[in-house]
Amino acid sequence: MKSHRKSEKLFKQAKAVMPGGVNSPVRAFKAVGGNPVFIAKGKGSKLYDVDGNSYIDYVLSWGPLILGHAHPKVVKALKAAVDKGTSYGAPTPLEIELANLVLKAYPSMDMVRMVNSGTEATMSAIRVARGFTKRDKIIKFEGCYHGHADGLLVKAGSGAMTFGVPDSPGVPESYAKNTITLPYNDIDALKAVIENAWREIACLIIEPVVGNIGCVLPKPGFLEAVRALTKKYGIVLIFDEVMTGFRVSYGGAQERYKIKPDMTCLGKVIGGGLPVGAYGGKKEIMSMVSPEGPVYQAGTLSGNPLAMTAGIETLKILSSKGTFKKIEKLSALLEKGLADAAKKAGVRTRFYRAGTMFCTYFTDREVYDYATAKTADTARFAKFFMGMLNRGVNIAPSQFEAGFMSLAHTENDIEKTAKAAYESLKKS
Ligand code: KE4
Repeated sequence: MKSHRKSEKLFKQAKAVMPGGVNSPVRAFKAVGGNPVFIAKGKGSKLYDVDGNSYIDYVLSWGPLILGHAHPKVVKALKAAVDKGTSYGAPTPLEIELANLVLKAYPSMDMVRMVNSGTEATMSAIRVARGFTKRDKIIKFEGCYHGHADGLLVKAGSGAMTFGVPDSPGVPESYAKNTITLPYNDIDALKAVIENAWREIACLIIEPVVGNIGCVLPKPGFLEAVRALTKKYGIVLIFDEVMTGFRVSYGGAQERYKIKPDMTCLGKVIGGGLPVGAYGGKKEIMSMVSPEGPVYQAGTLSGNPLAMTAGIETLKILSSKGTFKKIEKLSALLEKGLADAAKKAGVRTRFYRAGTMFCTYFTDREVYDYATAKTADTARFAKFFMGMLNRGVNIAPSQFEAGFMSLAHTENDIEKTAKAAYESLKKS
């Protein structure tokens, strides 16, 4: 049994000075119980906590570290960059370099703006879409998370056609009423709302693969219908690829499902572990953005040289021949290992994967939206989570989060993970 004595002591100190002892809620282990482990360092596929325990890591900072922790080339480039200073508040060639790497991978975008988080990316993209269409309402889908901007912390009202209601205290009704929330994968509900209210709808924002209720795939034809309906009624289609970008495939879900959105939001991988978000789209839309256009958006540290450096190095390595394929192969190996472990332990689970992101649900029902994801047995998941953590495997501390693979993981890591899964499942 691993000792977590130092982590427990640190958690007490953390809770005295930071709400919940963390800087992002999911890290506090509320969904699985127990106390979070405090990390001392990461290297390759591993995390090392302050008590000297090591973990094969499938959280990877919630997606960004697709090359693994502290990739030598990324570290080397950052060390050289930091000697030149950390931020200038003025343009640099690095921003052009990362922009070009992103636009090459996402041909649906003519232009891109760098920001500091996925939240900033989606919040800004929606403002631009509203400025471009001069319409106020937005459509999102139940279970999709697009960051914590007020208008996005909204759940469905009593009926799909009625106004959204706040999904958090502090979100004014007046913000929520402009957000329509629909069930994911439900084309009929979407059609009815758009045909009825299209004149007021500025944009539809969607996670093309939903990584925030685990890993939920679009049903065949769903994304095509979303694209056709939004095009027909002049509604800006925003693909929130903050998580799926460079994860579902190098070109994101839009490459895998061959859909051309009007705007795309990115984050996570493009910062290589440093704070970067981005939003972009067709030139006619992006020319609305200040200072070229009237829609205001700004950021002190947007495009800063360190984050750009980490992103450039990450994408250069990730785009090299065969690299993405290798990570995808490791993901498929893990899928097989976990499915075999569940079968051998006699536990009914459902495993979903899109490229290098995935999720094991503790349910025997098909999962295709928020409601079906919620049929999962969260108590069983919590036991499984603890069993894996105690056997040196770090998975997301919530049934409703995705897992991620990296280039640094080995077949030996995956064998150990499958063994730990079998033992944890047998005991859960
Ligand atoms: P950030 O503001 O956390 O950089 O990005 C928000 C965001 C936007 N869009 C999608 C599809 C996202 O998945 C996210 C953030 N993802 C969560 C994981 N569920 C980040 C982890 C956390 O909140 O601590």
